Amino acid sequence: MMNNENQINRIAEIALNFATLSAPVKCIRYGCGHINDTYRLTCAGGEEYILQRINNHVFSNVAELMENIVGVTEYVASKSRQPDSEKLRVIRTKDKAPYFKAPEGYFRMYNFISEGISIERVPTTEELYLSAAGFGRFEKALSGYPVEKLYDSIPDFHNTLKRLEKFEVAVAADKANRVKEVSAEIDFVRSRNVYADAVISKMASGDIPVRVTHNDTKLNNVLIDIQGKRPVAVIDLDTVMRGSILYDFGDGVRSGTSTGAEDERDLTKVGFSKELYAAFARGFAGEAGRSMTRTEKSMLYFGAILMTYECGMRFLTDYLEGDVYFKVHRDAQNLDRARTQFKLVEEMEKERMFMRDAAEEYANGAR
Ligand code: ADP
Ligand code: GN1
Ligand code: MG
Repeated sequence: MMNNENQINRIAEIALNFATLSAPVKCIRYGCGHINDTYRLTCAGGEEYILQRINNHVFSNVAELMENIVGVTEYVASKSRQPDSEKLRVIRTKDKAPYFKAPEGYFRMYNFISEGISIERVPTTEELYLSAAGFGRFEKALSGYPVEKLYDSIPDFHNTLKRLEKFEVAVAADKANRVKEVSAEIDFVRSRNVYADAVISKMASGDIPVRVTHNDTKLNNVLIDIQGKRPVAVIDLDTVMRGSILYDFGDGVRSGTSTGAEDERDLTKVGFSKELYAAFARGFAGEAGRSMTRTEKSMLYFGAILMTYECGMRFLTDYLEGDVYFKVHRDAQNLDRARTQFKLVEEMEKERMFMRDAAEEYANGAR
C-alpha cells in the first residue's frame, strides 16, 4: 500500500496527462462522495480542477459512462446563460480523450466550480430551497435531451423490485455473517415490500413517463451560491439516464429533509422535517412542476418514501455483503445508514397526506 503522500504524488502525476492550462502543483483529497475517489487539483496559474478515479466496480463500462457525461454536460451548458466557469465541463486528456486509463484505474477531470458549494450537513430551509431549485432547473434543461442517446450506466439502478431480490439474495447468502444482528431491519424491509413495484410498473404501463433524470440528487451533488441566493450547478452526472422525475424529487427529499446525518448513530437526532420538505418541494416543483403530468404531481411524495426505503435497503444489503459498494470509514457505518433511512421512512409515512398535498400544490402553482 502506498502511503498518503505517495498516493497524492501519484495522482498529481496522473494529472499531467490532462490538458490543464498550466502545470499541476497541488492536489488534495476532496468531498464526501460514497463512490468515486475525488481530488482537488491546483495548477501553477491558479486554475483548479477536479480529478476523479472512477469507481470501475460500480461503473463497468467507462467509455459509455463518459460518452453519457460529455453529451449531457455539453447539452446542459448550451441551455444555460450562466458564465462558462459555472458550467460543468469534461477536461480532455492531452490526446483529446474524455478519460485516461492508468494502471491504478480510470481517471477523468472536470473544471472546478468555485462559485458554489455543496451542503454536507443539515441544510437551512433557504439552502435546501436553492439546492432543490438547482435540481429542478437541471430536469428542465434536460427535458429535450434524447433518451435514446444515453446508455444505462448502472442497469436497473432504481428498479426497486430487483433491489429487493438482491437484498433477499444477500440475506440468504449471509456472506459477512451479520444476518443475526439485523433481524429487525430485515423485517422492516420485508414489511414494506409492496412499495417496490409501485413506480416501475407504472413506468412500464406508460402511466408515469420515462424521462432523462439524474437519479442521484443527493444534497451534496448540487452546488449553490448562498450569498447570491441562487443555484449554480448540478454535478455527479454518472447516473444520468432513463428514469422518473419521482426519483429525483425523492432522493432530494431523502437526503435533504433529515434532521440528522445520513450515518447518525443516535436515532433520536434523526427525523423528517416538514419545514425542510416544503422548502424542497417549493424549489424543485417551482422549476420543474410545469412539465409534470397529473400522475407525477400526485406521486411526488411517494417518490420520497420509495427512494428512502430503497436507499436504506441498499445500505443494509451492502452491510450484509461485507461493505463492498459504499465507502465506509468505520464499523457498522452502512448499518447506521440503513437505520436512519428506515426511521425517515416511518416518519414520512405518518406525514404522507401533508407531503402529497404540499408537493402537488407547489407543482400545480408552478409557472
Ligand atoms: P461521488 O460520485 O463519489 O459522489 P462526486 O462527483 O459527487 O463523487 O464528487 C464528490 C464531491 O466533490 C462532491 O460532492 C462535491 O463536493 C465535489 N465536486 C465534484 N465535482 C466538482 C466540481 N466540478 N466543482 C466543485 N466541486 C466538485
Ligand atoms: C451514492 O455518489 P454519491 O455519494 O453521490 C449512490 C447513491 C446513494 C447515495 C447514498 C452511484 O451517491 O445512489 O443514494 O450514495 N450513488 C451510486 O448516500 O450508487
Ligand atoms: Mg456525489
